[in-house]
Amino acid sequence: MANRWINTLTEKDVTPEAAFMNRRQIMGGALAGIGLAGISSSASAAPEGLEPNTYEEITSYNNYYEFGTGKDDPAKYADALTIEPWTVEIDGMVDKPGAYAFEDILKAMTIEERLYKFRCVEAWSMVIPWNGFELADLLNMAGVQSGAKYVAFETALRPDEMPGVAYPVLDWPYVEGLRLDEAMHPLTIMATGVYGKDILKQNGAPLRLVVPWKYGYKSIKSVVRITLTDTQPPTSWNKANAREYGFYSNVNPTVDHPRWSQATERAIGSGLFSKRIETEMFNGYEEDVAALYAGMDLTKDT
Ligand SMILES: Nc1nc2c(c(=O)[nH]1)N[C@H]1C(S)=C(S)[C@@H](COP(=O)(O)O)O[C@H]1N2
Ligand SMILES: [Mo]
Repeated sequence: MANRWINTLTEKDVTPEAAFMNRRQIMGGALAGIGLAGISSSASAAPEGLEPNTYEEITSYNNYYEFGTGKDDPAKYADALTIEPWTVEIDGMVDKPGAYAFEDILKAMTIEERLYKFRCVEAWSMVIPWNGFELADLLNMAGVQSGAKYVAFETALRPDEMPGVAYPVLDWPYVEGLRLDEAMHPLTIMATGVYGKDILKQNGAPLRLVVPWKYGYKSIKSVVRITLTDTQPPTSWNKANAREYGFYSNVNPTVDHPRWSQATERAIGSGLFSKRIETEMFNGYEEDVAALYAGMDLTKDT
């Protein structure tokens, strides 16, 4: 896990103590004073000074189409979402299917801080200090059966609370999916917080997926169902436009969206201004995840 977006220690920062810290602790320390030192090292490096986005930026510029398609709609309307009580149905090819209460999930999981870069397919990005747990831990709790190959996710569908679902922008409920090995990857988390506070509704309360090497739409919000299956599940944006949005949706600067370039992105905020920066393969997580796609042609399996 040498990626600069999660383990931001530079060589000179790595003390003997740090060498004994496990990965979780190092990542947890990313925000606590270690900061983003060393981000300007590689050739296609992001500009110096790229910092975690502010809480205000992260919670006011959102995509959550159930509450409207404007970037400020989720912050305006998502408050109507009832998140207590919340249960997550875990079903399909698992040993212990059932409705898991959110509080019980929280009790069983280890909450960590993960400073991740987040890249939307619309070519903007942020750097977000999530709190959450590894999806693998939740799946292991439910007991994944040997034939399972994919994980399907579903967002709550509450017409009374979600003004956006009155419009057929997408085929509601919002659904997403991962291959099982992607779902079990240690970078894949269920986020329950931002900057150490409970995640706000506009960001997908009470828990949402975060897959940092994929375009943002894979990171499905307000999850109510997780299904283990042996067939590739349908995904909302692929259903809406298969030519523009594939199942994998890995961040890839060499494969343009049919209507715009993916070579660069607008880093929201970044101090005083939004900056245009180079987009990196797998959003900078290539070292960690490239092996998942060995032998695949990522210009075709998009
Ligand atoms: N249920 C649901 N999940 C969703 C979306 C959505 O519209 N509905 N938008 C996706 C898109 S396109 C992006 S970029 C991210 C945005 O997450 P953020 O608002 O927390 O930055 O959420 C993703 N998850
Ligand atoms: Mo997005």
